[in-house]
Amino acid sequence: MKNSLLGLFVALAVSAAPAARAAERTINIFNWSDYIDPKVLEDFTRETGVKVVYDTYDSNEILETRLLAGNAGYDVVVPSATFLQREIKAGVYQTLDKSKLTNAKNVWPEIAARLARYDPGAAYAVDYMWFTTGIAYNVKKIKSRLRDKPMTSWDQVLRPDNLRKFADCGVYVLDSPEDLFSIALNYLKLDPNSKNANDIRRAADLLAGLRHFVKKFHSSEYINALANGDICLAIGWAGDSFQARNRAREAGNGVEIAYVIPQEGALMSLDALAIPKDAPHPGDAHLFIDYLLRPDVAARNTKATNFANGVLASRPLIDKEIAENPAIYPDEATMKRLFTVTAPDPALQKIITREWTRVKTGR
Ligand code: N2P
Repeated sequence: MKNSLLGLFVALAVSAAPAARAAERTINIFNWSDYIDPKVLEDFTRETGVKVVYDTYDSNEILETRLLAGNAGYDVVVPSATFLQREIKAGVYQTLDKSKLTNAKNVWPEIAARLARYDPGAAYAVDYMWFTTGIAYNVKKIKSRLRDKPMTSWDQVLRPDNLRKFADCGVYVLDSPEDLFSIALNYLKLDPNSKNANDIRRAADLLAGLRHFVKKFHSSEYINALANGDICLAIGWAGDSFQARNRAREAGNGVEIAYVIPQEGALMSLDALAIPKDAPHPGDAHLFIDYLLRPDVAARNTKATNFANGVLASRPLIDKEIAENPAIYPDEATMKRLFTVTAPDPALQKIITREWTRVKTGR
């Protein structure tokens, strides 16, 4: 009797154990804000049983500080390619187990090839989204201030005399030295990827001249600020700018937002999915990345964020309004105007950080 009771307990314990473990499966995701369809996270949990603890950031610098401090507890993070490149060198990521990424067959070869310049052999990351940095603006407010001239050139925002015209209706600029220095260098007809300290100082001089007309340097608040009419101009990312346009439309508040890739060209960036070396749940991290590479899931994330994704097979599933918008999915002519950058070495990074502080504070 005793033995059979014990046997029953053991049998119960054994059969309950997998269920209990399954209920506890969790992954910790650290991603950019406004960068996923929240329903995708719910569906992932429903389909896999893995709960998602989700936290957001709005700058590579924040992510990098956490990663370098170690033991941040993240399973999947989303660095931009340049940061990925130097973080791989710093040893913060683990190589991906491709056998667990069955949906990797869906990636966009051209985008994967671009990312491989930062991650040779595509060992550590796959592309999530890719995009440009351009000018988002309130159509009515800009029209009156430009006296009906169209917004087409960086000249209209990077010259203090021009930016001055928009100061009264509110200007935000990304708090991202990589974006702003490459844009300024390109505008000055220097190499946007210059690794020369003097070039960086010249770009900083240009940008510092704009500070008085900038209400805020910030990399996520501009979405709502544009949508509700608090600001009229932002140097921002494509998808975020179209999210602002859509939020204004949904609010029916009469605010019309447009986004332009100026004629002089714009920075094109890639954001990648990667797994930190110390990720507590690497198996489920792969499961999550593989889920994001599913064409229908990638299409939903693009629909929600207005960012182009790295999954070619998702394109036929994306509404024409997005898939055929050359400011989101640049056509060949637009592509020619885009430039890309690589990571600076630590010595130049120090100069960039110092010069960026000077741009923002004047000191
Ligand atoms: C999402 C911004 C992602 C683009 N709001 C910058 N990496």
